[in-house]
Amino acid sequence: MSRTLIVAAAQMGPIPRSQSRQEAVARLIGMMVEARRMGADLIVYPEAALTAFFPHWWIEDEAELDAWFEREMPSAATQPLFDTAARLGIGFKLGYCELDMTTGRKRRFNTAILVDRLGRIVGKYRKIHLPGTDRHRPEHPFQNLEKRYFEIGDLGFPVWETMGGRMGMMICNDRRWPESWRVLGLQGVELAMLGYNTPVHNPNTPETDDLNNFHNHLSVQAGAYQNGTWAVAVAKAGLEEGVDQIGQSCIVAPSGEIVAQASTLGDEIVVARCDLDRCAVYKKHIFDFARHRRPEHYGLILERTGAGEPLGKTPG
Ligand code: CDV
Repeated sequence: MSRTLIVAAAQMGPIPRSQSRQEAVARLIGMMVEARRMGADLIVYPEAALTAFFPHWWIEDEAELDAWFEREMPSAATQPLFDTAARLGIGFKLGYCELDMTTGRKRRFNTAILVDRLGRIVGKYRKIHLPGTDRHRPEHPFQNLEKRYFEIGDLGFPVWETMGGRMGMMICNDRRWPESWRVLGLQGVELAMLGYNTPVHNPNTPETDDLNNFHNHLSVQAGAYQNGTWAVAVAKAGLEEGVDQIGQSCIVAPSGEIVAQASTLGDEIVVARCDLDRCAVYKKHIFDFARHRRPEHYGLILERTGAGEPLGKTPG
């Protein structure tokens, strides 16, 4: 039986601050219909795909902050996306900002869900590597305040068996950390999905601005190859409320090669035929974890968070 999925990366251009959830969802539905017409079985949307990326702004008012979050999923505003997916028979991965009250305490997360071809939520992931700061930096042209607005995700990096393969998710900054990929890899992931809002300018390190597109692809291509998995990385790109964000959304094969890439900074769909069986050549040979990994020598990965003293001893 073929395990080929046609996967769509649904890059979005900016979402203006004034754009309603209903308008954003209408854009997502438009792309879903187009992707299905292109044969897609699964469509991957960016991080925080329902609103402007508000962590770029300092917000003090609690009610104003809460207004950027979803209290339920699906909601009245997002139900049409689920209905369209079920009608067309297409799965989707959606990033959004979640306000959770299930523990009796208000918790805010940067979240992604995976929805199958019947419109059922089959997986949820909450962002673990939150970039930026929780402190106000008014001297910067924009900020990243995810450490202020979100809690660290509490769901780990699960992999789900759905839609004929093993699927995992991460969100934006997670892609830069090999640990995220390896935890998915250790569950045999075959398709890793992620969305990103990555500014062109780094206020703290402007000397790396030129490298942002390179570092995006470097991270995703390395993560895919080293874990023998397909990867789909999808931007919210372009000039959003004064912040320029990179595009170059891509679909990467288990070989690490980019097989499809967006070429604009707006709403754009690219698709690729992803034969999940192509993962096996990497998983069974060069990255046969069971034969080649040496976790007895990786202890520092769990013992240390930050770098510490070198362990080298002069022999003799
Ligand atoms: N949304 C993000 O996680 N953005 C970060 C930026 C702030 C460095 C990223 O890793 O792309």
